[in-house]
Amino acid sequence: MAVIAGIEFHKVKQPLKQPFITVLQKVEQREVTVVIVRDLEGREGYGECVAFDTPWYTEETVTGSRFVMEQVLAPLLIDEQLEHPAEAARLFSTVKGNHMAKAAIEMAVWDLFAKRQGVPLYEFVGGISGSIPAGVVVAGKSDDLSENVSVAIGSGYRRIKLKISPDSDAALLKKLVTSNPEISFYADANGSFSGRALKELLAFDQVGFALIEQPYGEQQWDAHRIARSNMATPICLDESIHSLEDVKRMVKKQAVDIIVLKMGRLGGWTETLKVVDFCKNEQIEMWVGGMIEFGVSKAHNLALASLPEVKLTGDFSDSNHFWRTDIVSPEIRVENGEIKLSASPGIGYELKV
Ligand code: OSB
Ligand code: MG
Repeated sequence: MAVIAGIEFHKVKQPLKQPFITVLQKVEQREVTVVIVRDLEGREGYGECVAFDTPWYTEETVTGSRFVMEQVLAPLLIDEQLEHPAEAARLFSTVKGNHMAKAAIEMAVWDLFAKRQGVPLYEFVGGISGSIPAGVVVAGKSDDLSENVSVAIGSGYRRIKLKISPDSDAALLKKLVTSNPEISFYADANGSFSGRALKELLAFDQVGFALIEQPYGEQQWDAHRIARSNMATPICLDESIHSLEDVKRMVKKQAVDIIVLKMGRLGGWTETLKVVDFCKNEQIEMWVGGMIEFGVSKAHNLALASLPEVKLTGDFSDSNHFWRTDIVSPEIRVENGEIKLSASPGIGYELKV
């Protein structure tokens, strides 16, 4: 039993080392809100709100989510006695949407509970100790693509996600993929094939991608089903999945082989663990997606990826990949293509904000 005695919010803002360019947005700097919850004994739990400056990935924004967290969600939680962190999600259930805002506070509560028990968060959620395979996203123009892929391979990454769109050069991508047979390449289209003929997507079926992520729009279940039934490459969904209900619908529509878990998009640990359970029973494969985030969110993601049900390699890059200095200590390091889970209680990293 824990009483949530205090909740604090901190703004973190940093330029990216290099712009992250996708069809949706060019991200050059990143602002997030770090959440600290405190119990009566003064222990702290940490969360990170991964909403972007503008609503290009989901509807939420940095400013809007900060308002919802401070003015709407925090008052629902403050001074409450919780038996289990999932009760935070229940307290928030009267508030519509705002999944990233909810997830950030709920994450902090899960971290706090793990610390109260003196166990690492990965253990608290049922994960397995050891190392998490690293994965990186190469986003950008085709001219520097093969150079950026070589750099990633040189840094030890064995899974590389490439951003694609109908304008990508399938022949060039195929050359890149076939000349690096030891690397698992994912493709992420971020919905850019929306409104295009199936033929345009089929051109990428021969590339050799381990999966194609979100070719069509969030709501385009039928387009995804048709793609799936016509392609050898597994179809994976990211933006489409906001809840367990979405996953159920998607399975019923036979629109998917694989899903990307993102706690911000799903509303936190509680909903995400339900999705994991459901996908395990339905034999849907899973991996953990990145949000150009700092170390607090990444540490939660590492705990999620430690679950035995989460089998595919996620977006797990080194603290150094996006940031000159991360907000956690020690920084998160990729060594020999893996990130070692911290054995310290909770998320296992100190906060430097
Ligand atoms: O579509 O997976 C996406 C980053 C921000 C928003 C959406 C996406 C991404 C990424 C992951 O591709 C980048 C990362 O943090 O490694
Ligand atoms: Mg994606």
